[in-house]
Amino acid sequence: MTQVVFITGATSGFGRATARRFAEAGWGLVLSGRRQERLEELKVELEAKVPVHIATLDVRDATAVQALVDSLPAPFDKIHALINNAGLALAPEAAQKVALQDWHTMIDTNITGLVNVTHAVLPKLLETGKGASIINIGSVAGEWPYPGGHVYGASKAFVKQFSFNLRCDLVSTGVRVTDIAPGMAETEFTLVRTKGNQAASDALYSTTTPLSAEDIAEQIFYVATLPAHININRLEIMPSRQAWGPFAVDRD
Ligand code: NDP
Ligand code: 8X3
Repeated sequence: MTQVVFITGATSGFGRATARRFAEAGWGLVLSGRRQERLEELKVELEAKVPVHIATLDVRDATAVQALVDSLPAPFDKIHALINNAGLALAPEAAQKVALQDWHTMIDTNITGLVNVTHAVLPKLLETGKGASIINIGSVAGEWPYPGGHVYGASKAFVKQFSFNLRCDLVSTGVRVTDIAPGMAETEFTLVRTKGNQAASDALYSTTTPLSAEDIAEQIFYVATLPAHININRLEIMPSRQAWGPFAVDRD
């Protein structure tokens, strides 16, 4: 094992596929998420290939995030890449119909959670220095408005600008920062967004060709393993069968 990657939201979708992709290349894994059973399954699957450390973690809990990072045993305490992937969308309906709690949950997870993890892991990445990476999972929704995007899109706009601003501060440290902004990808994302509506999730993906979790994992791996003198600032990726929509116009 040469390097360690720390992945949030490794229990599903992009995070789980990314764990598998880095394991293929021999990286040690620190895998976190709230669902302990999923983490245990992934550890069983991958530990024959590479060292795996799992930790049940809610990224919204800053104290727990710091405690996890402080308690990492060797060799997991030398981190080469942080994949800030944990996140979610809720409430696809119009802003005026959304419960305030859903907005708070997105802000607490996608913004506060990402900041909590970045702050706790950054000292370890600075120790690694040249070639270390922070890869933040933003979204096309952080760049392009759409109906029902409200706080989700705004939270991903935060991820983009936080990534760019981190770049400025870290420019002399060797630590790279990237905002990866996927478009439509089939994971548990829509199941979560619709609070468990499997039919709605299936309907969204079944009549087109969405990105897969593996597509995004490949891009994350590519960014993290580029030569140390290259920083991809932002990578926006859509399926070929997705593009931008028209402006919203109110008509009589
Ligand atoms: P999934 O729902 O499949 O995975 C989301 C992951 O985030 C899960 O592992 C979940 O783990 C974790 N997570 C959610 N809340 C928390 C929390 N409070 N603490 C810790 N972990 C948490 O969706 P995706 O893989 O699609 O989503 C991954 C990221 O990609 C998200 O940030 C999402 O916004 C973004 N994205 C997704 C797109 C898509 O179309 N699928 C497109 C663009 C961006 P657990 O529930 O076990 O905690
Ligand atoms: C999620 C992708 O296309 O639903 O970040 O906004 S999309």
